[in-house]
Amino acid sequence: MFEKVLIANRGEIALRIHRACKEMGIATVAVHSTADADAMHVRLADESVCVGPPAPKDSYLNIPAIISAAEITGADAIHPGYGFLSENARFAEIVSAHDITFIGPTAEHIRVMGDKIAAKDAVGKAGIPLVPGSDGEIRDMDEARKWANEIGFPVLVKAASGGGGRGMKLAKTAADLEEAVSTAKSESKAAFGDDAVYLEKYLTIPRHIEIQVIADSHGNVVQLGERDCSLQRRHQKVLEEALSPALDSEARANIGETVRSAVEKLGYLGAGTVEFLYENNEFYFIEMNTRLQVEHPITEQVTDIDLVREQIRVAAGIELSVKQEDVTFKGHAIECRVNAEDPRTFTPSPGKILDFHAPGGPGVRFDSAVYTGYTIPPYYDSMIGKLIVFADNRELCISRLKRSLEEFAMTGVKTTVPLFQELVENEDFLAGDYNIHWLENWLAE
Ligand code: MV4
Repeated sequence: MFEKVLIANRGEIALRIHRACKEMGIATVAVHSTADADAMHVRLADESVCVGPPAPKDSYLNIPAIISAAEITGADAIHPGYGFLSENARFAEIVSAHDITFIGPTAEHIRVMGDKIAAKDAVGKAGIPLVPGSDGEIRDMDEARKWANEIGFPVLVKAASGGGGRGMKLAKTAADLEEAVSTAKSESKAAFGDDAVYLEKYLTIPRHIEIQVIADSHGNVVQLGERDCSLQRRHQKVLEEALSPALDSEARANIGETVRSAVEKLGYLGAGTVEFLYENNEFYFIEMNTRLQVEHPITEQVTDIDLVREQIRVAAGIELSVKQEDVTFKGHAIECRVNAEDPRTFTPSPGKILDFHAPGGPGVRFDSAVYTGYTIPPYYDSMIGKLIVFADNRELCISRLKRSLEEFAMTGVKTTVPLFQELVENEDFLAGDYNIHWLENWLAE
């Protein structure tokens, strides 16, 4: 096992990784920007290294500074968390080249899944159902028209280097196609330096359902069920549930085994998430994330598996502590992403936290790195905590969520808690009757 892990991240996820390390007897190294000298992950880590000024490109994305920090402190592994360098294949390679273990998949798997065309090709061959679409890149307008007519309108033009909603253009009819392809190409070239695009049938009112997997280096792959992440705003998840209120146990077992077996065929290592759109009882693959995700705790709560601990174990060459036949799902879990933002306009609200009380009690987990007197810096994303609640069933979970939201107290900065207090009273939410467009429509009302 590793003796010392460097955590190449900040905020609540840096703390989450620190906690797993300490419980495993592993020493931790925090890295931080000058803006984060007083951050909780820095205070709690055994050692810390300042890696640069506030701008992410100069600190949390500064590969030479992070590698130097690992070498100076003698860390034998690096956990990248989510965001920042977590899905940077070149970073994974550089870490390995310095004889440090990257706690994550191989650089090759990160690279394949980062190219959305290559990802579809790979997972499709492994047996995962795809959104109907072009067979790879669209090279010219003739090809675009040919595929669009075959698939049928509306179609979405997506950037091969995109993902997470970046670089998508909708063509409702044949009249929109040329403009959709050319703008998708030029925007993709500008954003990613790559103008490769592909076409997909546009699914009009799907849910977003994703399946958590983890694989070790001994050929074991387990799937840990799904999360329903349909409640999003501008491609940012707002509230997630495990399991999905939309699936019965038969549908769950079927897609779960399809994904497990595909991930085994791909020879994948580490934690990953296979994302689907779900419409009319059918699953359609969109992307695979090769990292730990923000919403991983709801899966931890319904499976009783510590995903970060398992990530560290498999990176160290140890077998997963659980076999597929031992995985069972218990109860229901919901995560609310608490952001320091105006709850109506979503304008970021950085600043000093004057008073703070975190919710607690049975079935409540608040993953956060903030404290009374902490100043939320303006340079990073506005998520300041994740309220995770779990109970024997969805109804009890929502009751518990309501009382947890009442317990939450923070002054000095605005938070999105009032938004959740309204959401948990909504009939459609209570019925689990929502899709990827529901939240934005509700907010517009
Ligand atoms: C789609 C789609 C409809 N049809 N693909 C947006 C983010 C990226 N991960 C994929 N996205 C979508 N792909 C097809 N063929 C609709 C979306 C989409 C979406 C997906 C998940 C959650 C929220 C969303 C909001 C708008 C559009």
